[in-house]
Amino acid sequence: MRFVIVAGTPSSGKTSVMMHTIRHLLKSKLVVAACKIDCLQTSDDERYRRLGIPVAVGLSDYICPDHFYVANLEEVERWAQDQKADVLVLETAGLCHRCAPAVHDCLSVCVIDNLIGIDAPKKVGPMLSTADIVVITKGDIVSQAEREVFRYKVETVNPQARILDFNGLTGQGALALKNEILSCKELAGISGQELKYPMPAAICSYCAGETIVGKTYQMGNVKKVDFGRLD
Ligand SMILES: Nc1nc2c(ncn2[C@@H]2O[C@H](COP(=O)(O)OP(=O)(O)OP(=O)(O)O)[C@@H](O)[C@H]2O)c(=O)[nH]1
Ligand SMILES: [Zn+2]
Ligand SMILES: [Zn+2]
Repeated sequence: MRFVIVAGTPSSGKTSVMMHTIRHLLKSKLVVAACKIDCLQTSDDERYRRLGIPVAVGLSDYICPDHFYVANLEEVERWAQDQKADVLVLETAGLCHRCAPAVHDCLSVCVIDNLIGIDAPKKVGPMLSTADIVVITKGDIVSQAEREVFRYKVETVNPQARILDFNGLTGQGALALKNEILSCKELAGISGQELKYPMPAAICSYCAGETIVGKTYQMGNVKKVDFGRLD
């Protein structure tokens, strides 16, 4: 099975991009299963279901969605195997700019849009810098000059990635992404595979449900801002 991990900033076009791409994979008679990991709510499953493919949803609720995602990779894989999937598309919540969902030997796709701002590629961090493929959407709404500068900024953050321009409305770019998916090698199994980038440390009193602000309520892994010496 090929494991495709799709991350990206909110509303960048992840589902639109993957819907168009999955249509091409289905035309090649491949069985595709899609799973969406989100925090509290998603309607992406309804959109994927319109393709007539098996769809699963995982909602992390009170747990960090990135940690929840890693903790459930084996379960998602097993579910996709039960569906006899050739390709598993796993769309993450993509909310935290400190985490990257990329796993070695899986194809990691980061979807980012031209509207997010010229300095955004730097801020998106490891989610972008560890991706195998960066899909840039919404080029139809900006000028040629803006597209070029944005692409350059993306290349600066991740010089190794293949960069694909994609129109999430028309599906232009989907064939190229389909070919990238087909040319990545099949994964023997997700167990034992390694994340490309470690998740942040947490375990503080707020992780355990504390809601009151103040030093006396803080325990565990607490990091403080260094404001320098106040004279
Ligand atoms: N103009 C334009 N709109 C786009 C493009 N790609 C996606 N959109 C629109 O952007 C909006 C968000 O697209 P989605 O596919 O839902 O994005 P997403 O990243 O899956 O969103 P979440 O999973 O909710 O974070 C939708 O209204 C899409 O129609 C594009 O290339 N150009
Ligand atoms: Zn989505
Ligand atoms: Zn995170």
